[in-house]
This record gives sequence, structure tokens and C-alpha cells, in this order.
Amino acid sequence: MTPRLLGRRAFLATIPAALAAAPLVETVPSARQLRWHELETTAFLHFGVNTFTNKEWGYGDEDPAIFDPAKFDANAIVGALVDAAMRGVVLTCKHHDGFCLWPTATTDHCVRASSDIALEISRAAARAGIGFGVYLSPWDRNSAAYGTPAYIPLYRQQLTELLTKYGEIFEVWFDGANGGDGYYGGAREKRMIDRNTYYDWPTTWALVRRLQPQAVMFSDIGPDVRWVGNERGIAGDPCWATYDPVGANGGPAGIGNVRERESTVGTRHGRQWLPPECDVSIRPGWFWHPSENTRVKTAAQLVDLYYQSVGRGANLLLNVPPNTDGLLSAEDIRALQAFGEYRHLTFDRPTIEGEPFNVIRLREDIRKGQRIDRVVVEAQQSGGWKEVATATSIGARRLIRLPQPVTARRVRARVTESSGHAKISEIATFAERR
Ligand code: FUL
Repeated sequence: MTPRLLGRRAFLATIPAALAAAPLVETVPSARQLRWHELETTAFLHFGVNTFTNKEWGYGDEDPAIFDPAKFDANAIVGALVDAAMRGVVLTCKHHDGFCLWPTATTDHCVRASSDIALEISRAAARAGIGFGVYLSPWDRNSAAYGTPAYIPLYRQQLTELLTKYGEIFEVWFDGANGGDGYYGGAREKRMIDRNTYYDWPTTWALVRRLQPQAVMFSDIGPDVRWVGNERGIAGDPCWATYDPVGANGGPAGIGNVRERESTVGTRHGRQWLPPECDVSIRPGWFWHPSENTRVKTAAQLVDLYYQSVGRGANLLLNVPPNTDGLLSAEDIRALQAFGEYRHLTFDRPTIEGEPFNVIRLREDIRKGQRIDRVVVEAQQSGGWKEVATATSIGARRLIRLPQPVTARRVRARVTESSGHAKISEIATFAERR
């Protein structure tokens, strides 16, 4: 095959001579999953009464008046996220404490209409041209109804409010932490639930599909996006978008038990397209704590996480918690800006022939499924083609960071193991610029 130059990029994908048979039924992404893959990085905002009580899990007995972010500025928050090239923002509209960041008709444990945080963030996101997503904790330590059948319609009403009053929603985030002790309307007791049956998830998912057909739903194991199995922001290598959760009794994805190690890697030739999302906080905790102002991840750490999540075909959901003023802290903003600068300087412009590069981006045409098991990347230099890297899974994207810069006339990827006819949709090279 003769190398071709596509635009500014040296491009060639070689298909192995002996093709392995394609699986009988190919697992492919839905249109909404394809759109989600394109987001790469989105931000999480953990904000609520915990911000003011300095806790990670509120008991549910907080005085709503404690939530008083006097300088809250949604545009400033979203602006800092956009600087870091985030393409969506997911707000903790209700965390386990049950406090709602919008004026819900379902409880008094919420903000008043004058400070509708969900509305402000959703509008700021729309203005900035990024997606808005909602986290609505299934576990509610405030509600007297939690643990009884009466809670389920209440939860669905909250979801309906969020999915009908705040514009288009790109992601609905269902947390897996469920049941335990809480305030529960004053009962102050322990309430356990059967997480596979109590919520009747299929009915709730149908509601989400009806109200927001474009939204992906995240939970430990789907139905659209799976948890990566750790809160460190790191996907497996290899990392398969396909996954067969266990404990689902043959039921839909989303019901069953999370197996953390397996979720990190996925299932080669799994029956469900359930790509991983890597949720991780820029600080040790999910909520803002003054004592953690000195423990904000550095831009270099964020860059490493980017390669270990997005670079392995997953998405990165980076939590940046607003403080008691209702703003992001200066330390977090600095790290976000430097991370964004790195991304722009490195990835806005691929290198061209003769320029040194040290990052290779490969993409597979996942509309046909995830078919590539192994590739060898080669560079054409004066002595001929020389191997510069190998990789296993590609999927939505694979980023390879080379130990040394390489200069070449052409670059090609040779698929050495695959199932079916593998198609690489992009080979691009970049130079890390700091
Ligand atoms: C966990 C929760 O318990 C944490 O508080 C946080 O919201 C994290 C993203 O998910 O399950």
C-alpha cells in the first residue's frame, strides 16, 4: 500500500492479510453514545449543603438556610470549565442529603426560586455552548418516604422537573451509593433497600428516554455509560467499550452488581456497548473543603489523567467543586487554565511531515463496533519503516505518548490483530507543548 497524505496528516492504515471472523452479532454504539464519545471531557460540580457543613455526605437534617453562596456566578464557573476545554457540566442537583439545588415541588429541603442553581448553571452552559447534565442521587437521607414505595414516584417527579425545565440534558447520572442511616424526616434510622429491585429502574429509564431522548444515562453498569470501577480517573489498558455486567439475570444493563476490576477493562466482544466514564475529583474530596485548597491536582496530574482516560477511549468527568462563595477557588481555576492551555497547544494543530511529534492519536470507526485488538505504529525514516509504538484497544480514541520525539516522512498504523474488517478513522501526530 502506498502512504497517502490526507490534509496535513500522514495517514495509512494497513489491514492484516488474514482476517479473523467478525463476531456473529456486532455490538455497536447508539447515536446518543456516539455523541457522548465525542465529548471527551466533561466537568462535575459537587455543590450543596455539604459545601457549607464541610462534609462529604450530609445526613439530611440540614437547615436549608445554610446554603448561602453569596457570590454565586454560574457564568464564571462555566467559563473556567470552558477554559479547560470541558464540553459538558454535570451538576449534583441532589446529593445523598436530599437537598435540591432547584425549587422543587416535592420537598422544602431545597433552594428557593430566587436562587435556582440548576437554572443558572444550565443557562450558563447553554450560553457557552456546552452540555448540561444532572446528577440526582437515588439515595435521599432527608426524605421520610425513602425506603418505602412512596419514594419512587417522588424521585420520578424530581427527575421530571429537571428533565422538563432546564433545556436539553446530555447526561443523567445515577449514583450507585444507596441506603444506610439518615434523617428520613426525623426518624433518624438506618434504611436499607434492595438496589436491584427497589427503584424499578426500567420504568425510570423509560421516563428519561421519553423526556430527553438524546441523554445518556450513567450508572455503575449503564444502561448507556458505565462507571470505570475506580474514582481515580483511570481506565484500563486495554479498555473495551463493550461490557457484560454480571448479576443482571439476563436483564437490561444497569441492573446487577458492579465488579470494579472488570468495569475498568470491559469485556472483549461483550454483548452491550457500555463505555466507561472516569469520574475523579480535582481535590481529594468531591465537595469543597477549605483544608484541601493546598491539595488541588496540578495541571501535569490532570494531563496524565487525560491520557489514562480519554487516551484509552473513555470519557473523563472531572469534578471541580464550587466553594462557599459559590465560585471556583483560585487554585482550581489555575489548574484548569493550565490544563486547557496544554490541550490547546498540543492538540489544536497536528504536526506535519518533517516536524517532530511525541503524541499519536488513533481513532477507530466505532460505528462498526470495536474490532481492533492490536496495532503497530510505524514511522518512515531514511532507513525505511520503523516501529515506534504498539497499542491494544483503540475504540473511540487511543493516545500514545512517546518517550522521545520522532521525526518522520510518513506515519502508518498496521492492524496486526482484529476481528472482522477493522477501520482506522484517524491517525494524527502532535507535539506536546507546555
Ligand atoms: C459516590 C458518592 O457517594 C460520592 O459522594 C460522589 O458523589 C461520587 C461521584 O459518587 O458514589
